[in-house]
Parts: sequence; C-alpha cells; structure tokens
Amino acid sequence: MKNNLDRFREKLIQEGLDGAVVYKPENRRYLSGFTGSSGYVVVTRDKNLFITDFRYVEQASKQCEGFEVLKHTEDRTVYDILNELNVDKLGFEEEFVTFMQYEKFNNKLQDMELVPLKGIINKLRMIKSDDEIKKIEKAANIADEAFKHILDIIKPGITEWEVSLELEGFMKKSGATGTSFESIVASGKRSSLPHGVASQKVIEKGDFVTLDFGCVYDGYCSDMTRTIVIGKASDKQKEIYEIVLEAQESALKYIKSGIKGFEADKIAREIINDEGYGEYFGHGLGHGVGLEVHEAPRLSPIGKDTLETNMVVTDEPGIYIHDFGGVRIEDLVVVTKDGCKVLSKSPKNLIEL
Ligand SMILES: [Mn+2]
Repeated sequence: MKNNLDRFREKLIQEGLDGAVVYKPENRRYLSGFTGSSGYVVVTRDKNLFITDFRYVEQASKQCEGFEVLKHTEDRTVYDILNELNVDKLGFEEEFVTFMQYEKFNNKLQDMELVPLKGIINKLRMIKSDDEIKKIEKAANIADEAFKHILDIIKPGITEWEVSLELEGFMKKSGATGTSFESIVASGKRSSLPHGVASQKVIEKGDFVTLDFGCVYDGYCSDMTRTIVIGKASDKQKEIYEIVLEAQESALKYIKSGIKGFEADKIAREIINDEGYGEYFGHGLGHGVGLEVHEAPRLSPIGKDTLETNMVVTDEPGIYIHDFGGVRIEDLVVVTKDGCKVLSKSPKNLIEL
C-alpha cells in the first residue's frame, strides 16, 4: 500500500512541481512521522529530506523512516540546502507560511519559483487509513469514559473550571497526551455561548451544562459534545433538546459516502428551521477531525466537498438562545460506503442529574 509520502509525491508530480517544503506541524508529522516541534520536510522527485537543528537530529533519525536527516546550521542554512537541490518549482504551504517567511524564501532561494500547494496535503489527510481511524477511535473511547466519569462529579456548587480540570485529568490518566482543544464547559445562560470555555461560574440547579471536549491519542484528536440538565429539565429545555437531537440523528442517518457536506448540513438545518429555531443555529453542522481537531471536509451551508469512505467527521447541530441557554449534541463518525460508523458511544437521551 502507498504511504502518505508516496501519495504526496505523486500529487506533486501531477501538479507539475519538482518538490515541496512542508513544515506545518501536522503536515510534517503526516508525511514524516516526526513528532517534534521544529524541522522541514523537503520532498523532491527523487529525495526525501528532513532538515532540522541540533536539538532534533537524533529524534528525526529515529522517527523519519525513508528520510535523509540533515542538520541546518549557521554555515549551512535551510536555504543553502534547498539551493543545492535541482528544483525549479517548489511547493509551499500558503495557508501556513507567514509573509515574513515567504519573503525570506523568496530572497534566499535562487532560480526557484515558489508555488502554493493549494491544499494538496489537506486533501490527502481527509481520507484516513485504518491505522489513523484506530487512533481516532481510541481518542473517542477515552472521551466517552471521561464523560461517564464526569457525570459522577458534576453537582450543584462545583465550578465549570473544576469540571474541566477533572475531565482533562481523567483523559490524560487514561492514555491521552493532551486535549484536542480547551474544553468547553458552559452552564446556565453561558450555554448559549457555542464556544464557552470553562469559567469560574458555579454550576447550579436548573442549568443546562454543555460539555464539548476531546483528547489527543498518538497524535490524533477526538471531539464530542453532550448537554445535560442539573435537576429536572423545564419544558422549554426539553423542547430545545429534542429538536437538536432529532436534527443530529437525522443527519447521522443521512451521512454516507457520495453526499456533499452542505447536503448533510441541510438535513439538520431544515429540522431546526421548521421548528422555528433556525436563527439560533448559527454554525455549520460539522467538520473533519484527524491530526487537527478542525480540518477538511466542512459540513456547512458552504461545504462543497463530497464525503468519501474513511473520512472522519463530526455531526453537531445546536440551538443557542441568548439569556436562556443552549444545547449542542456532537458525535464523531467515520464515513462508510452505505452510512457511517459512530465512534462516540455516550448516551444521547436527555440526562437530568
Ligand atoms: Mn466539533
């Protein structure tokens, strides 16, 4: 089977490029396996170089299989090494390279045209290998366990911050190397903030609590959201919850290989619209997840990508009402030929704690 690097080189050649320099951390890791924080992957038609500094030479030699590892120094800079290669058109990550770095490349590289990679790597990364899916599934399992655990912890009087610490600590003790993002614990009226990161607010009886979190396992992220009620839910809370749940499950039934991102979004959005809450669902239905917690494809009104087998995406509609509160329910799924496999196993019935 072709590895990520072979597939990348094939694409480069198809696009008429002679090589590329890649150093966005997730792309670098995807192509080389390097997990450190500094280094350049340089791929040409016949060479794989990993250029790094003194700190990472040993690590790169161990991790970057199939790469020649070179050390850059003041006497032999990255630009010097690039100039030694016989390359006319060099691809670069236009969405990651800063203006300053671009100017440096431009000034120091001789007779080389810098060409935007135009998302070649993002497109490759959209479709996951079985090995990548296993890692994402493991990260999802850890998050599910953390949710189960946190239900025993949350009670009136605890702060959102304490809840997030407990969630994150639990995940790290369970094998996660970190969190996918700053955990969202938004309670009461704060739950109308779609990205209300945990604050010092005390959780009270009657609150909605939205928990949106995930962890990183062997480089790969998970992402899930559940909303619960502290004590008995009010009629309005129940109403909103059921609408979001119906939207979420309808999209889940619809997601499969061959549909477009905006079509999945539309299924959920129409349900919320028909119930009169359309204006309170102001974000897209979902996104791809992998080495980054937000990556291609997008499932939103403007998501043009077609879903394909082995893409990993979220399904996360929500309703957010200012001064009242909000609900979001999010599952992580693997797209299959006829549907999708749900990786998030946590219950979705309305939990009243
Ligand atoms: Mn998400």
